[in-house]
Amino acid sequence: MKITDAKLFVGGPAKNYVTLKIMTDQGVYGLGDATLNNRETLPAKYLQDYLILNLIGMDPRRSEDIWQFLYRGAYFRRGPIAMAAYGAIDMALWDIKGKLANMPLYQLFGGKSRDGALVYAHATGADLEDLMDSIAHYVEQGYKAVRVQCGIPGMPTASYAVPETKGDVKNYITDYSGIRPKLEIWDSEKYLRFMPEALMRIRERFGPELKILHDVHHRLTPREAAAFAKEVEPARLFWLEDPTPADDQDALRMLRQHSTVPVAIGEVFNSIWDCNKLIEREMIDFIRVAVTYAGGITHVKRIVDLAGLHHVRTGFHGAPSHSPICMAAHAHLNAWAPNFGIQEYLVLGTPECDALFPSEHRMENGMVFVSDAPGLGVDFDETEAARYEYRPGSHPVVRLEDGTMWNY
Ligand code: CS2
Ligand code: MG
Repeated sequence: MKITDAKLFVGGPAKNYVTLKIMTDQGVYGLGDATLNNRETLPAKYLQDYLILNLIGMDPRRSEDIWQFLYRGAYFRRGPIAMAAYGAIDMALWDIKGKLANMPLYQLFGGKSRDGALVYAHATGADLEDLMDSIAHYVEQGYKAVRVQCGIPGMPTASYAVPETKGDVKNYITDYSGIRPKLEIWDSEKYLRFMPEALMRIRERFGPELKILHDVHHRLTPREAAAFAKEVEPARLFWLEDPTPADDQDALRMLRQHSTVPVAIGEVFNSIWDCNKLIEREMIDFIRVAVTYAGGITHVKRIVDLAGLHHVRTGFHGAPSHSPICMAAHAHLNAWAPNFGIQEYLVLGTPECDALFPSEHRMENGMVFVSDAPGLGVDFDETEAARYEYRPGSHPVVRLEDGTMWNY
């Protein structure tokens, strides 16, 4: 069996999804997602100019060897651009494998460990009252877990506290008015004065059952994060996400010494070498990698298995930056992983997205139920795809009030 060709598509409803389609001499094809949020053209270029040319003629069933060929063969290893490109190839090869076996991928991993996978929604508010309404809205829809982000008094409202849905289209943080980023201002002191009390009020209002998550977006120093984590303990969070910059694997030491709040980290990681110490030293409770950015199913499964040895559960990144192809890969891993925790899930559900990526994965009462179709169980409609093209866009950047550059 041979790979005969591969095509790339960049574009989509409200997002520049990078979709890879690998064709074989037996008519079976596989789909992968290389959407590196806000830098979409780069994995696409790597795929186009180098990787696809190498794939042609290879046996698509040898996904492990092809992964090793890509990773070891590059000599300069890792990095989000390369790992997103390998991730797309790897997803597509697993998709082909599942279709050849006529089985959904979760069966190839070891079968289901659960019927449905718990997901969390994003509640946002310009102020606390607004946020309470947003949380209530998701609770009414049946969500059992909600991430809560709030505008901070005295600080211009940050993008993470602005509603992500405009009309029918999930827009999220990306600004498509051009390539130059918008500026946001951050002040840790204002945040630290306001947020602990806000989290307590949310807990009081919604009672003990609701799983409350909060994302700090890498903005605190280790000492500030430790103080914050200690202070928010009575709110009994399900997780505190990215309290410190994630690239420093030692930054959570002080937090761990002072608080038992569960910590989630890893949406920006692209390999096991970004999180091996965090996991082995049991500094975190949830690992947030995504199949797209972290080299595909082959590599993420290794991270999940390492995490399982150290009581670390999964909480895969699922911002709208990922296409439904990546989210399908997550759905299969979530169905299987003995150490599944929760899934962020903000992708499917718009009519445009469902038309471009038809699938039987479904969401009900705050849970995702994986499709039983062979492979990833998601398709790609090329006629629909012709409606979209690449649009330049960017994330905001963050500075402190005095102009110092800070962490987005
Ligand atoms: C966020 C991300 O979903 C999350 O937890 O931290 O949405 C992040 O802002 C974007 O994915 C950036 O690309
Ligand atoms: Mg996050």
